[in-house]
Amino acid sequence: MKKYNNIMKKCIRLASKAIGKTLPNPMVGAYVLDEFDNIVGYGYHKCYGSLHAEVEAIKMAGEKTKNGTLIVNLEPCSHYGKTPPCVDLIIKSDIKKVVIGMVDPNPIVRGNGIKKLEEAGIEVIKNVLNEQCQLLNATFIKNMEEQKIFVAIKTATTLDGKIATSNNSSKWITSPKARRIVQKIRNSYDAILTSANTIINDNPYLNCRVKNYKSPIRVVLDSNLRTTNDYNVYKDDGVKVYLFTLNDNFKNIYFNKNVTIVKAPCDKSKKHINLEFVLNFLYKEGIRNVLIEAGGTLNGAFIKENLCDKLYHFISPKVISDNKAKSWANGCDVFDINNAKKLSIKKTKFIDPDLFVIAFFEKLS
Ligand code: AOF
Ligand code: ZN
Repeated sequence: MKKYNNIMKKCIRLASKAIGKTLPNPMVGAYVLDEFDNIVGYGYHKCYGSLHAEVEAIKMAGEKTKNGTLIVNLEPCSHYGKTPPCVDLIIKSDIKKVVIGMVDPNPIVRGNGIKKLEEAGIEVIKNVLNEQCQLLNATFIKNMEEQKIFVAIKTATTLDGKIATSNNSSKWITSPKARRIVQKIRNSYDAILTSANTIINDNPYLNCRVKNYKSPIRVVLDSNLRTTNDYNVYKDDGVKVYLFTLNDNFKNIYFNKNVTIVKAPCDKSKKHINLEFVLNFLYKEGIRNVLIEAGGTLNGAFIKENLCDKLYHFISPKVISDNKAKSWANGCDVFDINNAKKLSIKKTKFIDPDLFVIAFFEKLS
């Protein structure tokens, strides 16, 4: 229903104020309108463990909820969790209409909230701005539906798709403005993953340098243990680091106490780390999403195995035009264009002078 599109947009904007703070729970924003459709309350889920958005909005509206409307990007919960069910509070508040962006993929809710509201005689309008609501909580949806970690790649290339020249010159492809956005993106991920190659070539810190932003856990894939403790990623800044390797020799090598070394199994080629093992391991450790910031080999390996969900792609108006220059993804082994890995672009933004593209990998069914 178009009537509620604008207010649902406001819910999404409000919910995303808590980006990076709610996992493993969703980002939720809610508005309450009185019986004359005036905004009388709003609220959002501020961080993991805090009040649900609906409770915040209803509290602010007070008595004015009577015959009012609640707009929320996620189906209200019907279960006793850290807080009592939001649907009970909605019913008690004499709200007459609830407008929802998407069904809650959490198996303990999934449709039960809507059912309880309808049974109480409340009109429920579903799927308003459904796609935007799903994009907002893409990590939560994948976690709930598949019990798997959400995987994104961040890359910055020239117009001809290169991330570095043949001798690894890459600082900087994009503008400082684009690079500041990367800091914000990192803040919305539990972990950042990279390869030994990237560490040896660029020695990145992979931290978040914006005030009030958390620094994600760092994950390094280093099959042959070529990196050493003195690289910046291993710095003991209080952030956990997971180092996955195939090499048994790790017990004899010193790493700071924040570094956990995990002996990983090989993939089918017997040469590389099994990527699914890494992802499942991280999920079991409570990590809900991971951002890959690596070179073409690792990016390509994740894409080839269909393990990626999202792509953040910065494109700078430069051309290297050298066939030994480094590409952002290699080794996908696609020889027929019909077998190309497909994505759908959900957002483009001109960040003068660069272009920023957000795309989602198509799910294979
Ligand atoms: C939230 N915030 O605003 C809403 C949620 O861990 P609990 O007890 O807080 O319950 C979390 C579940 O509640 C979550 O998985 C989702 O299904 C539902 N709705 N959660 O954290 C909110 N509305
Ligand atoms: Zn709730």
